[in-house]
Amino acid sequence: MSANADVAAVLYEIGEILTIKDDRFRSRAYLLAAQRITSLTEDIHKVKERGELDKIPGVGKSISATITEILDTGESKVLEELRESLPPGVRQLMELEGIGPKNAMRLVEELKIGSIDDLEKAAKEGRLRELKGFGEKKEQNILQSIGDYRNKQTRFLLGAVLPVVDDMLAWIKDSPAILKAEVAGSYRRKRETIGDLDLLVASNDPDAASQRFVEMPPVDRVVSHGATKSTVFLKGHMQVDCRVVPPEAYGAALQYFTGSKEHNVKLRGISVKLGYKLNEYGLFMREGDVLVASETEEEIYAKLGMSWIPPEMRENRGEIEAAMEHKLPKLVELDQMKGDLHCHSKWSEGTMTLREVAEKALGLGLEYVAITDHSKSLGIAHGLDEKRLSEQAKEIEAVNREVKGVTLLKGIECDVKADGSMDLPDSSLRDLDFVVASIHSGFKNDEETMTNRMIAAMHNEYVSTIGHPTGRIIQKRKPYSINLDRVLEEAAKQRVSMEINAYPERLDLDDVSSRKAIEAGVTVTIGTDAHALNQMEFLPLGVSVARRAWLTAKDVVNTRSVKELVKLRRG
Ligand code: DGT
Ligand code: CA
Ligand code: CA
Ligand code: ZN
Repeated sequence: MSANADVAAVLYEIGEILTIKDDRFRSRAYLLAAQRITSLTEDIHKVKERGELDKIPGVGKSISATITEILDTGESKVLEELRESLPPGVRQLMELEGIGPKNAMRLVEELKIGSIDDLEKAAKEGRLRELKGFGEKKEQNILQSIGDYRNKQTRFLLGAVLPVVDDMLAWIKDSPAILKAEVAGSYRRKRETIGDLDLLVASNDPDAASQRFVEMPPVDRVVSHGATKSTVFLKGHMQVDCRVVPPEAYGAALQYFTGSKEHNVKLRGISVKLGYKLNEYGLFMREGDVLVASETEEEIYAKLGMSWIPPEMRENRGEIEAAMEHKLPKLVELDQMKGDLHCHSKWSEGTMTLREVAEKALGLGLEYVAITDHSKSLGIAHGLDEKRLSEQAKEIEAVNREVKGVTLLKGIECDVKADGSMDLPDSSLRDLDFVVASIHSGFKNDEETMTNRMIAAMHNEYVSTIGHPTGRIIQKRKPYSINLDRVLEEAAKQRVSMEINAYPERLDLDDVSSRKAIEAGVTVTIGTDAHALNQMEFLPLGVSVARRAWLTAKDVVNTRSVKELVKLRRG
């Protein structure tokens, strides 16, 4: 979300709470200011830098101070205090997407609902309809919001978990008692969200190994502590389960705790048919309980007549059948990625210069990065018009001359307008190496409208790929309605790629849709959508999605060299 939208949301909420409190005058002022800032086309940070916040119509001294505070600290004391002054039930209901202070107050006062649990019960029983303005549809939406809220409470984005795991493993492995350590579960399968972490440790001294685990610096609370099984909560509420096993049983435990449950159930069924028994201790002959394999996963899969299956594929989506025929695809790997195909810079809403991008790319071992700043209709993001785009091209050429070993490609993240046309004329797009076409508006349109809009965009011969094709934000915004089958069919005809946007909240296309894309004959591009230098490190997340989608190197455009890439241009 842009800073403007963040600020407007805070002001709006202050205004709404003031309405409840019957402070009409101040409430009107805040709601009006929120409206003004929503329709402001300039980035509010820039207005603040010029010291002109109070020149925005409707923004006086005190609101301008509130805005400064929000921009500087990300919070507002006024809002905190106002929220505190509300009854607890109201505050809790307001945690739900789509429930503002006014409705929360009505639910509490008129229906005597005191908590999210109460609200869920009332919605299920169809009792919310008694309230004016609430119908069946709204009840359904509320139930959905409650589901999302609960989900958000308990699952973490993969991108947020990666650094936690790196630190944890570094700590754990730095103990002589610990011979091997890995995180299994959904983390190893690289699901887009993670419920809890399942740490697996090989050790001949389980007491010392478990002690090392519960003493990790980020541990907030030890739930249970035993020699072979312990559970802790980290600061930030993530749960970590730890199992300690002897090294000779490590493979069996790793296989078992990696899951998924569906994959394991299927595998156990096959074991039984073959006269075996499979559990977390090993693969055994049913007769006489003789151990057949346990030290490595490879041996276990081999004894079952299968190739070893990469963890990202273990979802019982056909991988077991493919492994029995030794026909698993050779999944794309991170070190095959030659470039990043979606990156912003200071020219639009990024925070880094082009030179910094080039140097960071060198550090990451990339051959190229497509500079894809926003186009002009995204005023808030300071999108590029024709003139600034050609100025940027000159700077790209200069950086390419100065920084050796990496190429910045001239690109754009071109907005797709409501009618499906491009935000920039062909005369501008023609000069670029790489065009990402993205939809950033009209998310509530129906499927037919959105699908036609995207298909129209693909008919522009300069479009290379469709950016974040479904628009979903994990746990925050559902995908817009789109007929993906129709889109993919057309993409194959037009030879347009689909993006896997590697930004942690997006991962869009997701694994299932990316696999559909390849099956429809469409290639995939991976882009970090970085807005800051360290976000260029998101590339592995995109590769994880690709691997979960069974993609091979040839399915992913980023495995091509610069020369091959430029040849893929259609226009
Ligand atoms: P999560 O934590 O919700 O993101 O998902 P997972 O897959 O990490 O699930 P989790 O932490 O409950 O369990 C880790 C793995 O352990 C799971 O993928 C498979 C295995 N597992 C756990 N409980 C069972 C079970 O009751 N039966 C079987 N077959 N496997 C289990
Ligand atoms: Ca887990
Ligand atoms: Ca677990
Ligand atoms: Zn975008």
